[in-house]
Amino acid sequence: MVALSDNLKINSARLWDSIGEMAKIGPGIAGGNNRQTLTDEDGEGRSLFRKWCEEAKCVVGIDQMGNMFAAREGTDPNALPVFVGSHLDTQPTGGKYDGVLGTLAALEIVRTLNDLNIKTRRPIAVVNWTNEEGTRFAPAMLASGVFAGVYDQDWAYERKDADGKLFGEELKRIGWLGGEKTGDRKLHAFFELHIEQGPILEAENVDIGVVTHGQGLSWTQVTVRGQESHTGSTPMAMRRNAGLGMARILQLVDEIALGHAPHAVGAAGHIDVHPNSRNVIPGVVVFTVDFRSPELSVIEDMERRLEKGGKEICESMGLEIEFEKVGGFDPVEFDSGCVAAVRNAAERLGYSHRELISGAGHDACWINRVAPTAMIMCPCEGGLSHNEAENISQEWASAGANVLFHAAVETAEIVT
Ligand code: HGY
Ligand code: MN
Ligand code: MN
Repeated sequence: MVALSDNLKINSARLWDSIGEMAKIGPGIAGGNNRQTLTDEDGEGRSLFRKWCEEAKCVVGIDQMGNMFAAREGTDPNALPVFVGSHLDTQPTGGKYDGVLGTLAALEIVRTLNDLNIKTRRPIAVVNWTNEEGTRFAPAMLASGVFAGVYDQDWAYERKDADGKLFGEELKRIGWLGGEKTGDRKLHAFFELHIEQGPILEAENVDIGVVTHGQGLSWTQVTVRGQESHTGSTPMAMRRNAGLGMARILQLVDEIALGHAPHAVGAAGHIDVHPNSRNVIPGVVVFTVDFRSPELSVIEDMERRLEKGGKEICESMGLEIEFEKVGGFDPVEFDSGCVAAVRNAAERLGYSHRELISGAGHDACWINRVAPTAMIMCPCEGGLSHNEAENISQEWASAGANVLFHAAVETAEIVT
């Protein structure tokens, strides 16, 4: 096996240019992206990605969840491949780099290996996981979850968006329903580069996050029912105001998370008010509480407190309440061998680095269940993400991509 020298680097300008090209598909209204999963824009982004992968002499396979695998052959046809990649779908007011950096940096590895005519013993597969964001179809990381055997595929096909459209139907409609059985592809290891989506690396002026763990996530959909009535003529004492009930529960969510400071977090990002009319007391509100912590016992305690406190609030207000778990995963510890490959790569390349627990969920969190997995993070401006103003520097992107390159190629074993 040939050792990787520290001057082996990706083509920074080409990576940055590809990120810029992808950002033109599904533009947002404030400089970011709105390329939600299984929309026509997602289909367009997939087509561009497939074109690039084929230009890089990869063979592109699609599975029954629309996951895309662009395979570069290795010298040993019996060796399991190293997967590298992330996701191309975005939030409705998403940034240009969340998921895209990791997917296109993975492609850049193949492009660079081709430029340098480097062969690896193991094949390398560049992956685009479907529906990482979970914004249109809950839960997040749906397709990597089916791939890892966490979710049943038929259940996944039944996931509905706000307009009642089904995941399985939309996947077919955009023409990205593949033939491969999801999860049939076996892999030796998986590496994912991602922007931090938090403030630590930038604040500490550190180039690389060596991600050792991913915090756990819990999504509970809460439905509060009261009574629609006139906002003008209904006496205050007669109101059964579901909107007010929700407000008190969201205050409780904040208190619950703060009660587990400094690591736990909690909020509701999805809120539907019915009938959402200016002069009608809300009769029904549906909202999703997002709790996260590196400790499973803390997540379970927060879920319990939400249920107990939510019921007490609604009882005192004559409201009804229902809870439904709609997503989640336990805290994740990544593979020590893969984490070491990331750390060694950062050291060999002379980048400052520090260990990190991922605040956000990633496809790597599920793939870690079926193969040794690790993540690399780069800083992002002000730690801001899931916002169109999300921003990173080309230097940060390139440093992350170089570490991804070294960790993945060392694991794939250079032979020439
Ligand atoms: O929700 C998450 O953490 C991820 O961004 N989908
Ligand atoms: Mn992401
Ligand atoms: Mn995201």
